[in-house]
Amino acid sequence: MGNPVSLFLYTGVLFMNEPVKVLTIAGSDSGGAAGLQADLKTWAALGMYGMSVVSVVTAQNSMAVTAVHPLPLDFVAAELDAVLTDYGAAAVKTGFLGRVDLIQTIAAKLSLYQLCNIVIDPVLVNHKGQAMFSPEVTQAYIDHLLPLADLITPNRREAELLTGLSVQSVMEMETAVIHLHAFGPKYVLLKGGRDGDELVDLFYDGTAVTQFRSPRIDTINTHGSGDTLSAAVCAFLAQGMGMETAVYKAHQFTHQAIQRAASWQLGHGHGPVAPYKPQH
Ligand code: PXL
Repeated sequence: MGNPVSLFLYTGVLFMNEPVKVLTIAGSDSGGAAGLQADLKTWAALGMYGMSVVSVVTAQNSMAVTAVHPLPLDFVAAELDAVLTDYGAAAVKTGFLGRVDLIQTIAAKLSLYQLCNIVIDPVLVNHKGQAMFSPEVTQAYIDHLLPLADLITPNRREAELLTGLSVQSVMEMETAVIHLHAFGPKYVLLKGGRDGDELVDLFYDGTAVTQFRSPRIDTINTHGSGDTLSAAVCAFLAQGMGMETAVYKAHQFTHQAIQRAASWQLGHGHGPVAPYKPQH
C-alpha cells in the first residue's frame, strides 16, 4: 500500500464504493407524496445519495395543499452554498420554486458551481391543472432556468403556459416540443398526452421526436408521479446513462411506482405513488 500507484488504486476502490450524489431543489410535502420527499424516496430506491435544498414548506395531504411557507431567499442560497461547496452533485433537479427572485438565484448558483445533468421540472400548475403562480414566474423560467437545463419536464398544461399554445392533442404536443426546445434546454420531455387507453410522453432532442407510451393505469393515486419521473431521470443521468436511455428507464420506473400503489388508500384523496418496494 506504500507506493503512489497502489495508493492511487486503493483510493480508486474507495471511491467506487461510494454512492453517486444527487441534489433536489424543491418544496417539502408534509404528506410525503410529492416534492423533495418523492425525490429522496426515488433516489434511496435507486441507491443514490440524495440531498435536498428546501425552497418552500407545504402543509398538504392527499386532498389539498392547505398552507405554503416560502423559505427566505438568503436561506435557500445558504443551503445551496452549504451543499455545493462541500458535497457537490453529479446531477440536480428543481421542483416547486414559485418565485422570480428564487429562480434567478438558483440559476446564478447552477452557473457558479458549474453543475451538469440539470433537470428542470417547471412546476407551474397544481394537479388540477390550475396555474399556481403569476405569469412573471413562467417568464423567469424562460429567461433564467430553461436555457441552463439538460432536460425540462413540463406537463401539457405547463407547456401551454410556457409557449402560449394549445397543447391538448398528441399532434399539438409535437409542435409544442419544438417551441419548448427553442427556449434553450438540450432535451424536452413533454408529459401527460392521452391516446385512447395509452399515456403518451414526447421526448425531443432537437432533431427527432420519440414517443414513450404506457397503458393508462386506472387509479387516482398519482400524487408525486411527475417528481418521481424527473428524479429518476436525474439519478440515471448521474449514473452515466445517456439522456434517452435515462428517460426510457425513468418512464418504466414511474409506471411501476404507479402500479404498486394503484389500489392503496393511504389517505382520503389523491394518494401517493410508491417509488420503492414496500413492506406490508
Ligand atoms: O408536483 C408538483 C409539486 C411539487 N412539490 C411540491 C408540491 C407540488 C404540487 O403541489 O406541493 C412540494
